[in-house]
Amino acid sequence: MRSGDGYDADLTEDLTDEATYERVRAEQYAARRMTRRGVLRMSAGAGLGAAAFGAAGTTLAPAPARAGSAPASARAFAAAAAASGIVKPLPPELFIPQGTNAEMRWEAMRGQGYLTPVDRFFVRNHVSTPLIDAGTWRLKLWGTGLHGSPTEDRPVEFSYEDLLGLRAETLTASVECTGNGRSFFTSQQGQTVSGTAWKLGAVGVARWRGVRLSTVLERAGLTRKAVDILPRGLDPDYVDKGENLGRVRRPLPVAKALKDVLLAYEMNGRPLPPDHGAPVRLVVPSWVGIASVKWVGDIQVADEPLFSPWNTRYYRLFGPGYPPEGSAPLTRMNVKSAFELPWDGTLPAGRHVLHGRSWSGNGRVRHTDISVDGGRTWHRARPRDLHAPARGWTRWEYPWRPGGTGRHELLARATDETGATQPATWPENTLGYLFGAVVRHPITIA
Ligand SMILES: Nc1nc2c(c(=O)[nH]1)N[C@H]1C(S)=C(S)[C@@H](COP(=O)(O)O)O[C@H]1N2
Ligand SMILES: [Mo]
Repeated sequence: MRSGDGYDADLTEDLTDEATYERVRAEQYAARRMTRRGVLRMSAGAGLGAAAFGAAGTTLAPAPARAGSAPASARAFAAAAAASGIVKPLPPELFIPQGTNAEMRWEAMRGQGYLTPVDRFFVRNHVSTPLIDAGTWRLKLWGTGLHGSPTEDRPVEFSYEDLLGLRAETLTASVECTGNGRSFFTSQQGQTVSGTAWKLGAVGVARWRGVRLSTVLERAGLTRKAVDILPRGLDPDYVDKGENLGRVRRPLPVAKALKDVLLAYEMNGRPLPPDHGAPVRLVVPSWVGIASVKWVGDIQVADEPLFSPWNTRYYRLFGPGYPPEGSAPLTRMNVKSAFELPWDGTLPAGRHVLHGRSWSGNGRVRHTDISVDGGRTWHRARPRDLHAPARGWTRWEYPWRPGGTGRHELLARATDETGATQPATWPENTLGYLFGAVVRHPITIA
């Protein structure tokens, strides 16, 4: 029977509801009263016994061929790609190198369609891209949240072929790094934060195809007692300042896992490329990018809350205004906007149509307002996607005739379907996550 208006109070404890789940889980966290020391001990232990470099059955991406007699710029670009551990080419007109990561240049979206093409989709690698043979790859599920509590040694297994044989689903969704926009804490607010100094290019929208995680969990024997899952990547161990934290793994509540998470094997109509998680990755719509574990090898399913450094020491808010153990683990992304323009570039005088995109982890963007006078006046941009996918972005455009030559700042401020909007400043957190303020985009009219 449907509950309709007469929503039963008892249902507020229904753990398949995301909001309820998050509250109950927060209580579980509180009950554990974990000290920072406890968290550190736990994460160090998790790294022990893991191979120092590379998981079984994987190889690291080979360095691209030497550039030989190519011009110096091409050599530098090849060297940057080799050093990054990323397989795909990173041409400087599409990417800004960021250590082991590569940020998309927003001007590279100008003239593109709705989706971010793979050749310019940002890459965020804790270590480096592994090359995994889909033929021998297995997804292994184990733990106390499955019937019979299969162990890590004797897990329930799915081959790549097994997954291809299950009902496929497609999902258009963004993947965005939690630290996207981090550099603006410093450049706009004068704050010192640690982590990759992304501008706004650590986001992309793709059409993902694969199997619902719920299908696989149910086939593996999910019990009603299951609380958390822990997907783990097959990329090499992550070492932070000399401390081996083991392979990338981030707990996910079962409620979210059952709701809309995909085990994706295709991206924009092609097999998933190595840098984006081949043969299979998670796509966790609307949530912090770290949840979308790439190169997934195994998933622990537990009847108790799970912890890893990626939901204890990272991906929480720390700093003034937050408890010493940090905020609750981060879940949804926030609302943001970007212009499809070079950063601090030059435009000729005369008429322009400014293009950009806005997106939010809370759902669709309702509207985007533009200011070309430093935030004094705002005008509504014209939306180009009236029926945008709920987990993607909305494109917009705005005609602009600059009043004069010289430096200008362009501002875009989106409001999403929950009414959340982008303020002028954003509260600081030491790891520089979730910068959500309006970004002031410099441009020179020549
Ligand atoms: N196994 C594994 N999964 C991972 C990561 C990683 O380093 N290893 N990085 C995460 C982070 S922080 C982000 S933002 C996204 C980035 O996905 P992309 O590289 O396909 O853009 O992947 C997530 N999944
Ligand atoms: Mo990320």
